[in-house]
Amino acid sequence: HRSTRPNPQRKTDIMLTMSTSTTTSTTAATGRVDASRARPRPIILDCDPGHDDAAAIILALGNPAIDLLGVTTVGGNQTAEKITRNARSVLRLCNREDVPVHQGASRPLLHDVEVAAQIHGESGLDGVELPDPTVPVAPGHAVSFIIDTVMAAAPGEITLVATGPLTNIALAARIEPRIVGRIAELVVMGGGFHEANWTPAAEFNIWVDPEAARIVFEESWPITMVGLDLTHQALATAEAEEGIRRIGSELSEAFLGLMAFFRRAYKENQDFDDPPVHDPCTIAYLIDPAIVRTRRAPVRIETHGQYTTGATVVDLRGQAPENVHTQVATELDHAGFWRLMTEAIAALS
Ligand code: PIR
Ligand code: CA
Repeated sequence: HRSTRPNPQRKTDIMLTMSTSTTTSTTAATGRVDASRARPRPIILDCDPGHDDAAAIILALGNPAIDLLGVTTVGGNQTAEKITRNARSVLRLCNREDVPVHQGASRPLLHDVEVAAQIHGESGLDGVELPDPTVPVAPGHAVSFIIDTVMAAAPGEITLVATGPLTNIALAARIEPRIVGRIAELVVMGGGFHEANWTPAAEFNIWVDPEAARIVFEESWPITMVGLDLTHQALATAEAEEGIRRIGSELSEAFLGLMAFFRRAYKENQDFDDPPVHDPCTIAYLIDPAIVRTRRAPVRIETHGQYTTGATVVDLRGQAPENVHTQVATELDHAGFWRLMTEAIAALS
């Protein structure tokens, strides 16, 4: 059962009422779709907030090219209970508690729960006192919400974005296999072809539930893997933060408070001078593909390596095969990314 509360801020509603005058337009010179005038892209964000997941929620809400239909949660950075509360608090902070939050898997398919408390703190979102959510968790499991939303929409309409372990997405694909052929695209923050962070070979989201990742990557849907090779370029530099500080709102200050904690954690644990803000790179790619360069390549998930469990094995030798359904993100326009992030915070302030 989904909420039918009227929602004046839903971008699709707004666009539908405007659709006689505003439709997708292509510029004559380039033939490219003008994203600012196109209908916003409906997405579901499956996440485990998490400092950078919070940034992904903010970017999705604050950019007119994206219509965030719902947030689904998965245990990852912290327990499912904690990160579900965090998702709701972030929506409150953005004055967008009309967006439903559906709680999902509380543990990986086979492995034990493993959280990233040293990076995200005991709450999962340490560094600021977030407001208590005023809207309850939406009824219905995250996996049901994903399936119902994708099956109710037209084929090719819904885009899935996953910024936590892939447990919910794998379960959804198994429970309702027709979603695989029905989504527009699946954008995953996870893995890396050269970079790793949780073990010498594995990125955290894939490491936590490698079997789920294997299920997801072995399905034929179009997947864009936004891995660490890309997200380690999304550094919250002093210059990037300065642009956000100038906004001077409750939201910008909360964002900077979260970044301050993330910065210390990343310095202590991984000796980064500036923290990489992974998850919103998925949203930036959807808003403006020119900000994230990609390359088509097959991806395999290691589930039982001696040292390499959780590795994403990407075949970058020569030309990709014709029928490959995966691509990997390679290069970020850093200034363009932070411009989007700053504009989104300003728009929600
Ligand atoms: C970030 C994460 C986990 C561990 C570290 N060291 C840093 C979380 C982020 O939320 C992101 O989705 C992904 N997992 C990066 O590995
Ligand atoms: Ca995450």
